[in-house]
Amino acid sequence: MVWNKERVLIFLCTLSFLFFFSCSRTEEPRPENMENIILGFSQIGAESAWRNCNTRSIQEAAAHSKIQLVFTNAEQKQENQIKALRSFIAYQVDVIAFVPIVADGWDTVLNEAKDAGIPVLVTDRKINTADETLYAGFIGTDSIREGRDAGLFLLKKFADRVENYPVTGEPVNIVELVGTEGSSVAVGRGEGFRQIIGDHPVFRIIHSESGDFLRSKGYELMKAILEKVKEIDVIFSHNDGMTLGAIDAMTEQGIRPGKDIVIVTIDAEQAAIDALKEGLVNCVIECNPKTGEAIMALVTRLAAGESIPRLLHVSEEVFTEDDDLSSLPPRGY
Ligand code: GYE
Repeated sequence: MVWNKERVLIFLCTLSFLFFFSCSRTEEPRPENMENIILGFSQIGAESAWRNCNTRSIQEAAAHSKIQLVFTNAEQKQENQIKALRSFIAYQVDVIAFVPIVADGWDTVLNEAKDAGIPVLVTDRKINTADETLYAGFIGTDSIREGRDAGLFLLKKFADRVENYPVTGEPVNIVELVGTEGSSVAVGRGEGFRQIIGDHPVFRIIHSESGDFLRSKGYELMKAILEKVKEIDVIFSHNDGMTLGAIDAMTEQGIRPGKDIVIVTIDAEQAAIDALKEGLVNCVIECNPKTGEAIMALVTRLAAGESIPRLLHVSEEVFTEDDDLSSLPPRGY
């Protein structure tokens, strides 16, 4: 190999990059000054407007808190998240935080973080583990409550049909667009919804299928369902992205969303609030993505060796077709 100037330069850059990332931080003491905190954050991807707002919130809050953020995007793959957590451990970050794309399969890598003495904050979605010592705490959405709120809206919306069902026998047929299979939010939203409608035989979930929180899959699912299923009264969608895709499919078929079919959706991104104002959806349940500042406050406490609350649910509202939304500020996502 001929060593010319740029080959030498590339070689030296590669060497310094490998040296920087391979050397552990064992020789450096834990940060005395909180400005030297290094946070390793594993985000799941960019599947929805909600997720992108969540990412912005985390990145802006880290910059504002002067926390050094090592941020990775797993592109919707758990194995990429596990690799990212292992790289954070190898680099000996001060704190690890992550959004677990699915609830299972984290014990091994979290045991490695525990052995390395690195505290872990779980955010947005929850994990299933028998060993509660594997993470310091959780901050994020209460998905069971969101599902319950969706059911409670339908109880009011169809109060007459509920009351007259023993005589008329006329059901409320529901299609459920489910989020990412195995994610705590999809499980929780479905569970909470069934806790409310399960006591009323008038409500029938006639089709339930995962659209993976994606607008494109919401469109494809709804297009296919409309060809097979005729008597649909309600769409319960686990996120606005899938809802917007479903609305496109309904409109193509000449179906009036929000009128011919009642729509309940979760996230409360701007496009969903606009659809609510236009009468295209009937109920929007807020799921708050702007958790960055709260996350950084918890990270700072963990870096200082303090304990944090085990469970923090963010405050969220429910917006319906009966509300005056004229003074609602822009959603920012
Ligand atoms: O509802 C959806 C995103 O985990 C609460 O993930 C989050 C969900 C949110 O893709 O839009």
